[in-house]
Amino acid sequence: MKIFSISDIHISPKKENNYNLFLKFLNRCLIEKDLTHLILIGDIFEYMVGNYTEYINHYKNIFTLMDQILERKIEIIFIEGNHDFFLSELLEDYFNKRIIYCKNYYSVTVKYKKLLYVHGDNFDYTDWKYTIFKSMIRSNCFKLSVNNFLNFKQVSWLGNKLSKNSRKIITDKEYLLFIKEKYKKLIIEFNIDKYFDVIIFGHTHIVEQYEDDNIKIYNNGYVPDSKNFISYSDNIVQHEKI
Ligand SMILES: [Mn+2]
Repeated sequence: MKIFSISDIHISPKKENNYNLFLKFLNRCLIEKDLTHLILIGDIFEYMVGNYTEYINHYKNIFTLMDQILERKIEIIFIEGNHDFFLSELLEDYFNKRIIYCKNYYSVTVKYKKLLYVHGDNFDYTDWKYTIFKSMIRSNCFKLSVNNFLNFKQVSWLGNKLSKNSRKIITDKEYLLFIKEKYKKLIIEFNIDKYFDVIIFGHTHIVEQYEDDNIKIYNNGYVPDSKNFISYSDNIVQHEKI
């Protein structure tokens, strides 16, 4: 069993570089020997929310490549991020229910090792403002409005507003280190009963590679900068270059 995973590419029609990186990664998946799973861990897209077929037209090459990967009997798992959600109908219809869609996380056991794949924005329970914001934006009521009462243009406008707000560019090294340590602590605390052996997450845009006797914690960072994805096989987790 060999698993490739990736998060935080933030593809948008304006960012050709990010789009091309993802195409390159998908092509790699297509030719990788023995690949069994491809796991998308959220924020693959800068903004993709709601059941709009316009997204498929915007990203035709991506959808075609994903279809070819599925044809090769590789499982594709899509986990929602905070920039790409409410997509179950769109993806399940397009891929004819062959894709595994997860609202929160995906977990799999490989040779007695328990792996957890999760976007990661839920780890920080101390950020109560975000928790309240998220529960509003991800409610069924909001989903109903997105899919039924708003049109594609209105949803795109709203999405741009929201993603601009969450796109603070942070370069302060000390602050980045603080966030990195904070998430590592939160994840170790979350896994206090040692239920998982490997936790792979995204969201922070900070590369992580932590291993102790109980847990391996990995994050591929912001892909347009790190150019990383994460591979797992034979109990070895590693960053690989796209
Ligand atoms: Mn995120």
